[in-house]
Amino acid sequence: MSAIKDSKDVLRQGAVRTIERRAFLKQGLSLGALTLLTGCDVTDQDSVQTALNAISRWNDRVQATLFSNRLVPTYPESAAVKDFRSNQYYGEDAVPKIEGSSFKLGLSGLIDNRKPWTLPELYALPQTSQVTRHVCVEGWSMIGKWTGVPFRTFLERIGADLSAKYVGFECADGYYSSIDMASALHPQTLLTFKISDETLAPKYGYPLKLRVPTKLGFKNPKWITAMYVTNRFSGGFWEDRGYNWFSGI
Ligand SMILES: Nc1nc2c(c(=O)[nH]1)N[C@H]1C(S)=C(S)[C@@H](COP(=O)(O)O)O[C@H]1N2
Ligand SMILES: [Mo]
Repeated sequence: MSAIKDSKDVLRQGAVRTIERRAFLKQGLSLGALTLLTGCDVTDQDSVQTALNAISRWNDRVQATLFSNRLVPTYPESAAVKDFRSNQYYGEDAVPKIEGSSFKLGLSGLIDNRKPWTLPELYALPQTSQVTRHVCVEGWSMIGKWTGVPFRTFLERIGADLSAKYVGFECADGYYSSIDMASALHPQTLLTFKISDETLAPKYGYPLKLRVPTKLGFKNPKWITAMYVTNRFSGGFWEDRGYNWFSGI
């Protein structure tokens, strides 16, 4: 375990969650106060991390109470950007090219019917459209129009345990994320097939993108290949690198 010499060292070390760390520094909490508050020795990197992770889980629960039932604003169709920005953790030239005809969405965990779903089967589900704002943590936002099946409808159809805590996603590019069940059941959460009335282009996540307009962009997985329902907390690609897990907007 490495010693922490000063607050700068605290900042430099490891994957302590940025948001909470900043909040502490902004509010002028000294390391001594942090020790008092968390009851852990701040020269012990692991116990600092454990304490801050616990605070982040508490933050997730507060956000769940604040955001879960709220509807985000919707906009007229004319406000939807046609040439939407594409974003992923690597260059656009490397996005997955998924073969639709052989595609199957894998299901696992607390689901009654874990039969994989083909695209024609998914497309046959009732669909709806939404015009909402996508907000990326990197500092840009855009209004877009997405079309797909309300995620709640799909969860009900597969016999998911709706009292479970989390729904997790795995993507063709190695990306992964998970959301709380209340957000999964939120009426504006859609499993989408289209953007701007057109089948998702590869750069937008063909064939499936989960649209969660109540959360930041990184909680909207593209190129979903598998999903699972669970009571065990599982993070996400950016979440495990320090972004707050709930990330409500
Ligand atoms: N599989 C996968 N999904 C992902 C990402 C990614 O890198 N891989 N990036 C996320 C981020 S940070 C954003 S802002 C949105 C961008 O979605 P868009 O390309 O449709 O605008 O996708 C999210 N979903
Ligand atoms: Mo993002």
